[in-house]
Amino acid sequence: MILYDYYRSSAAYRVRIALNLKELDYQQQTVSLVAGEQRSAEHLARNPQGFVPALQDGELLLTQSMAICEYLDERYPETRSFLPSSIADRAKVRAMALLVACDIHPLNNLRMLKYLVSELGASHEQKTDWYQHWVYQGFDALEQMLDANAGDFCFGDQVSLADISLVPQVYNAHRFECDMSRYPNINRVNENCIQLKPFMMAHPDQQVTE
Ligand SMILES: N[C@@H](CCC(=O)N[C@@H](CS)C(=O)NCC(=O)O)C(=O)O
Repeated sequence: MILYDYYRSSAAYRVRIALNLKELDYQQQTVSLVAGEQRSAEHLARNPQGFVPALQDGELLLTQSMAICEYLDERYPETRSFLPSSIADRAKVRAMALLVACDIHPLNNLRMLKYLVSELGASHEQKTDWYQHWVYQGFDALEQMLDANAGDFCFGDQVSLADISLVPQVYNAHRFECDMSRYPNINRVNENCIQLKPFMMAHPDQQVTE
């Protein structure tokens, strides 16, 4: 398998965690987002959206991190599943995972931040305010959902798709100096996750940077 990856991409970070949890072997090929390689013809042929990640599994080329994580879960069922067995519980896990992936991350990804600065003239402070605002909106709600659902992890005591989605967002919230002291549940779950080897190995500091 080949993961088209960038160390600081939180969407790619999700897929690295999922691959590690599934104990799958994969090669990583860096697509440098700072060098603009995501917009090269070569990468657009892999992902017409010009995003990382993309995952090549044999003949199959996949995009969209959450779709890739669910693909890995279904295609490689031998190891632990990212989703609980009941339909209702799966919906709860997906709700938390998608809160991050659909309602926080797209508002704060690289192209959005670049647009704010280069097209709308936002200052560094305004960009940071924007970033933090959408993290707080999402995390305020997620913190309440964790009151109802969390144990050691987002949903009970089993690692799930919600944790795969959350940990990279917490990493980025720290990068953008969000005040994380308001989120005891999120912090507890994140601490529990990052002590696990599959999460440790997926951390941006453990990746090739260029
Ligand atoms: N919904 C997509 C989002 C992917 C995404 O936003 N990737 C970012 C890095 S985290 C990217 O490649 N950005 C390139 C750019 O903005 O130019 C997914 O989950 O795969």
